Amino acid sequence: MKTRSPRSWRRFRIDALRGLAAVLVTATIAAAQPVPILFDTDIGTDIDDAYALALILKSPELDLVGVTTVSGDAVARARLAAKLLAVAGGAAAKIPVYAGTSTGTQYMKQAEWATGFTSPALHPEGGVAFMRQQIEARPGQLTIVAVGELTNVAALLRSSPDIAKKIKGIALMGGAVRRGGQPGSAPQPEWNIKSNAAAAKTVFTSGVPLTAWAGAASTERWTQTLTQLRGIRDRRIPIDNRCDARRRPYARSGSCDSPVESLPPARAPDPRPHPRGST
Ligand SMILES: [Ca+2]
Repeated sequence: MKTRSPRSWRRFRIDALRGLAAVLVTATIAAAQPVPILFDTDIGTDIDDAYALALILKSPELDLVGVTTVSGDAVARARLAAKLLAVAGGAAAKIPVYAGTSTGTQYMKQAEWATGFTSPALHPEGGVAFMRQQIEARPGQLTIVAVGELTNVAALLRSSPDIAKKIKGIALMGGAVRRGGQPGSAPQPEWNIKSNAAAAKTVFTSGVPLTAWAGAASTERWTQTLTQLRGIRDRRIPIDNRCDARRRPYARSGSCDSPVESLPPARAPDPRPHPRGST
């Protein structure tokens, strides 16, 4: 998988959060009980998926039954997600994380943070089978929140002729309908869709309700201010500060003019030194 262009780093985006926000609104309106979700993610490339995971954990409207990873080195992504959940602690540390479909090697700076991490909740393979097992156990109840390419979701849909009707909905971040990634630009192939267009077609023609849609027209319009970033940091919540720590490699890349460049070091409560390059 190729690396995104430096231009795409110019702003700190929250693509995954946008898709998740729609799920939260729906969940809040529609249900008194937490909405069970599966989180399918390419966490480890951009930072937005890490924040989406943190937001899920802080959202009593949602019941995260598991995390699956996709794209590039899905095992490294799973390790990263599992460590973030471990840092969150409590019940989060026991949430199962399964690596799904890998699609090739890709250097991921963030992955260094989780090098060597192990956990009983971390599974280096079986992501698609896990998704199917969870859906079969709760027919009609599970919503898949997909914030990466749709390879895992498509494999799930293709794995069984009747699985689609057992999925409550798919909330995804992807696509560009009204505009592209830059203001005034024309619609253009968006990363999560173009990375596996065939998989996207499978999802969009599956008949599963798409309960949220967050394309480039919405996700590219939101950037974090320095005040907002400091607000996150000053919460002094371990997982939030870990996200902050993992975000800073972008600032050092020299291609990012996001406010994150101005942030002082995170005040993570864990006194252990961070792995080189992740703080
Ligand atoms: Ca993503």
